[in-house]
Amino acid sequence: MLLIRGGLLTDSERQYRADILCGGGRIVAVGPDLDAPLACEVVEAGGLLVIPGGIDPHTHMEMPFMGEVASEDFESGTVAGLAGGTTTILDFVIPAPGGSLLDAYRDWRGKAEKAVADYGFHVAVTHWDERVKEEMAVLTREHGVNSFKHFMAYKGALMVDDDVLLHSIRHALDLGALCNVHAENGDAVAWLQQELLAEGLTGPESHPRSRPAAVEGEAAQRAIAIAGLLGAPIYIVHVSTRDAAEAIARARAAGQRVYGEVLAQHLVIDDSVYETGDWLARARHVMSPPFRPRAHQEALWAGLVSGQLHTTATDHCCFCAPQKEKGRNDFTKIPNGTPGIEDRMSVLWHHGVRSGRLTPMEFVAVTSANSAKIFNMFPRKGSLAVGADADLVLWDGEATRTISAAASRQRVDYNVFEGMTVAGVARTVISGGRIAVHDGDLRARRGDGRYVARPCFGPDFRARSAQVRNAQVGSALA
Ligand code: DUC
Ligand code: ZN
Ligand code: ZN
Ligand code: ZN
Repeated sequence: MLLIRGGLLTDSERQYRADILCGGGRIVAVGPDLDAPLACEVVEAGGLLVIPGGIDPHTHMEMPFMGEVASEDFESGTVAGLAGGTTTILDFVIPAPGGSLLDAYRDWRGKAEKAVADYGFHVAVTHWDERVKEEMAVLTREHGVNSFKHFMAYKGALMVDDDVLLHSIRHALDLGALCNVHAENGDAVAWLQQELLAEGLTGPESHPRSRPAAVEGEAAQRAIAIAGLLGAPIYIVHVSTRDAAEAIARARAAGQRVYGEVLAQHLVIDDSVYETGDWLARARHVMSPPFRPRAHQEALWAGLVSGQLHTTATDHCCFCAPQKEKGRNDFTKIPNGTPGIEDRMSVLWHHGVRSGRLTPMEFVAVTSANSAKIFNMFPRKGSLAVGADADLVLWDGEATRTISAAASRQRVDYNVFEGMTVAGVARTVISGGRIAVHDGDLRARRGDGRYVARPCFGPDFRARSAQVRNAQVGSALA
């Protein structure tokens, strides 16, 4: 057993002083002055916050993408997550073109066996046929998958059209599963890419020009409209623009259930990265959606503060220099992605809490509890309640560190936050009731992570959504 003594417990609702006793991987008691059972390890948390472990709802460990495989695997990636206070990830299962969702799911389960921290999966739907339909049902019924992903970009590869979106969102609703979309108009991106290349504009600075804010705004709007027609909730991953944030806020104000996710990277880095440094420095920032003009950042922060945007993630997707080099003569061939899993919590604490934008409770909401609720892991994850998984972080909100690739556990040769000094350090990280990291020392081992099966939502999820649809169809006919 493990007793955490004297911390300031901070969940998404409140802060209070209490001890936490962990046993059998769970929280077994919470209260003042708990007695330590015999042979119980005691961790003194005086002066520290005790928060639920972070949840990164959007990662791509060892993802085959754009002819490369992301350099971070499930072992190194979950170690990096733990070091930064993230104890659970949701990674994306990507089926082969036209292939089986179940085969891809099994493949990902195999790759993730070496994970050091807990993980669950969203499964991507990249085409539509009877087998996909049946496999979505099997995944929800038998394998604890309650969310499906759709790429509206990456034409000729992962992209789905509106017909696939309609079928998949409708079917997911029947199953009680939540759909996610990567919202960028893939036809527009492909067209703009060809225009830029035809003008001889082949460098990484063309990447953001091929994916302007309107490309994201249009797709977000369209996905929301389609979900609205079907009476289905929808989750928009990596919202990076004011355009998409406003589309979400408008739909929510009209009674539609729409969720928005923001990446730590987009919150603090702007598009000046495409104009500075050498080719490689700029290529390293090629991710989609791209970094944006600064004005968009304030809209993202405002969305988190107002509750119109809900979760923070990283889209952690790592490619080292030789992989980025594949696009040396053509920016459309630079593998898209940036790292972030180790630094998300610190970046959110420093730029969120320390800057006065977020309260500590709001910090817990956007780094952990909201993801747990939206993806149906709450209160097992994202909470400090008795019975919850003992995934806890002893968080030092005063200590600072300077982010660098050299000092990082991420398996990638750069860090987009390089040189940034941030307050907020995970002192001790407890995963499944065991000390996983203490003062930078890794104690968790390969294979300690467990698969988190996430049940589907019950019939009320559908009933509620149907009311929204009826209201909207009613107003359309009026
Ligand atoms: N965007 C990225 O930058 N990388 C992985 C996939 C994605 O949508
Ligand atoms: Zn994406
Ligand atoms: Zn992604
Ligand atoms: Zn110590």
